[in-house]
Amino acid sequence: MEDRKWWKEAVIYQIYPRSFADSNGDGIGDLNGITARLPYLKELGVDVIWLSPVYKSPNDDNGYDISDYRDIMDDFGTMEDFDRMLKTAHSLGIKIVMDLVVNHTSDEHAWFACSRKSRDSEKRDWYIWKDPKDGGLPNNWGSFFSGSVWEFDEGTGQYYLHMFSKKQPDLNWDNPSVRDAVFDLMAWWCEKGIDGFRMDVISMISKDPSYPDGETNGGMFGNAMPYVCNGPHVHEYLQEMNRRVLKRYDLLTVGETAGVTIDEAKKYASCDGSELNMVFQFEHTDGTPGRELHFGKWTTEKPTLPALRKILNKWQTELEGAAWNSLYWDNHDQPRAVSRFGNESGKYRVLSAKMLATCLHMMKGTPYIYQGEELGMTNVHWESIDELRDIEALNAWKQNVVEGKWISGEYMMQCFDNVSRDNARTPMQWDDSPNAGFTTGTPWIKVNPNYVAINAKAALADPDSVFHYYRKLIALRHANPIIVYGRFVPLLMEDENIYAYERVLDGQVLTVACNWTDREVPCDLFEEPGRKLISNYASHKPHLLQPYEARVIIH
Ligand code: ISL
Ligand code: CA
Repeated sequence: MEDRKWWKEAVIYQIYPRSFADSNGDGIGDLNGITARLPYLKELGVDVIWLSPVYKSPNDDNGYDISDYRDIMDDFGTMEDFDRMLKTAHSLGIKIVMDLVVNHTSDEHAWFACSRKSRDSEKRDWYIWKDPKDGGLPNNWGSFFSGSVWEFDEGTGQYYLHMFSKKQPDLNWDNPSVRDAVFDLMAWWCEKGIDGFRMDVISMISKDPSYPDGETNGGMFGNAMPYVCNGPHVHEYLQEMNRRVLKRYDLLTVGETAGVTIDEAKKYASCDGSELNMVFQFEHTDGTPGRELHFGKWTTEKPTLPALRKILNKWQTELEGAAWNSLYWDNHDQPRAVSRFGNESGKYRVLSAKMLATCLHMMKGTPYIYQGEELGMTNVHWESIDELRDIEALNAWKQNVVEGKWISGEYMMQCFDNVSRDNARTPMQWDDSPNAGFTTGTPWIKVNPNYVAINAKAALADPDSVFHYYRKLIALRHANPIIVYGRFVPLLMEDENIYAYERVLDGQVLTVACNWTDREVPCDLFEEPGRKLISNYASHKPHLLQPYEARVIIH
């Protein structure tokens, strides 16, 4: 068997603090809210919490714009609240992984204030400043949040680079002082006792120094991805980070790596431990085929099983023995899994949520659960643009509907229903009291009206709930090394309806089959005798899988 590691055997639960639990009635989730709900996570059985950013922030992008890495966001509480949360989590055997957002800072960070002061400021070179080209933008790159990546600074007559909002200037990692400062703040958190880092867009910290124009494909702005992702020095900088900080502690590290390929992942997440433990790849979420025909990420289409399976099987088989996978359907940037890949309608919501969970948790890699996924929470139907909160959606609306007028407001709203990040950010549904028990005040973003039926209280009371199914999947992983370490072998690669595979370890075989449709479909994988590990159906029919049936046997 390969090297055993605790982070390979763990299940991670992502908390988006703003939307998890509000302890003081201001309508915003906070650290004390999380502390109060830790027993719920203990019951679920997760090993680790990944906390989306809780640092001081003006909240242009809900905490992904940090103005002080050593302080807590006012909305979320104080450093004392943080310390208490960490201590309580540790006393329950739950680890805490911090979100490390260091491709950029907030424009309100003291580093940027100093940098922008003058061309010869001591921190000028901490960010990426360029002279105007032919009196205009330095190049044609488009930002992830609409518009150009360049913002002109009147005071000093230069542009600074921001891959995301203009309040998120990109740091210049080529400057050794920047790396020193980042490694210092990481060590500061490690000394506090945190258990790891999820590294935001860490594949983007080394840019192509020639800053060439990107392909426009008929759009207004050029595609910067080839010039900012997996850049010339990214592995050098991560190896330096590893030597100087990571390897001094026992951490879980996961890189969010936009634009990552298999070959790049083998470097970022190499089994030799020289960089990170694992990466998040995006092909099955942001890159599902069909998308490029649409407008950026905005689409009303759903991914198909064959396309999705091809991508995930590739990651499963090609990283074998070389690097470690992370497994996810959902996070705070994605629509809800059951709405996107399953069936959110009444009859099949629970069955399909369990099927998706089985399909993912039996794969090889470390699984991530996003808050509410364990309840089968669904997307929201947005009634009007005023209900949306995410800067990505609001900027896209402004650029495409209000100013550009090339997309109708009606179509854009359908896209928001389908893929907007706010679908993941509606409040956690705790019970059927007003505002789903999330807050006694006015929530910062609308609560999904289906909370009356879909909530944690109801799920805990129902032994057949999605929650208890996740609890069982987590417990199975902890008890069966084959689920963690078994080799992945794809099955039925041409089947239109079924996602099936085996896991193989020391003469044992685990067979997994999931019906992704609402019909009975033929399946002969279970005719050999075996012991049932888990299924979302109590009884089975020969030679077929029932609608959204998932079955796992070991033999
Ligand atoms: O969300 C996306 C598409 O809908 C991605 O392009 C996303 O912006 C990208 O994966 C980077 O995400 C991370 O960095 C952003 C932040 O807004 C996201 O929430 C974070 O996960 C900037 O810090
Ligand atoms: Ca609060």
